[in-house]
Amino acid sequence: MAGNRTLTIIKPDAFNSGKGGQIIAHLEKAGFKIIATRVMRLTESQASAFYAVHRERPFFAPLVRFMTSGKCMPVVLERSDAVAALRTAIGATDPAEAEAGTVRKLYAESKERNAIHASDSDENAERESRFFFPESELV
Ligand code: 3AN
Repeated sequence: MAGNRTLTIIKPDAFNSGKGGQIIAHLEKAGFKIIATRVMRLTESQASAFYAVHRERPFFAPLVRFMTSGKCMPVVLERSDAVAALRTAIGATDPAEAEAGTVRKLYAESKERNAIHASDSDENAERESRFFFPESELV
């Protein structure tokens, strides 16, 4: 993916409260282009697999419960320096610590229900994009 793509997920809290479109618009204004997207409800097994790296953490079970509580919207985004630019645009994991004007500061309720996911490396961006989308949709 050569560093110009990343994956975001509009999480169930934001999607269900009708903020998906505003968040996408925010990201487009920040220079991201939408490459692929879908609306879906994750199964428990999909959410557990997606967050497998956090399996031993105390917040894992509530995180899987939350991520399967309603529909979400995975989106592959393209921009120069995509991973870092998206992490900057979404802000800190806890909205209380997020910079003004970031997606989490504007739209997230709490550290647990924090509106949006963003890949944290090029390697994970590629793995996470393939988790949701077939190769044919990533061209
Ligand atoms: P980020 O989403 O900022 O990359 P990660 O990857 O460390 O954060 O965590 C994945 C998700 O797990 C977060 N988006 C958040 O929903 C949840 N999470 C992370 N840390 C905590 C925590 N200390 N307490 C509750 N939930 C957490």
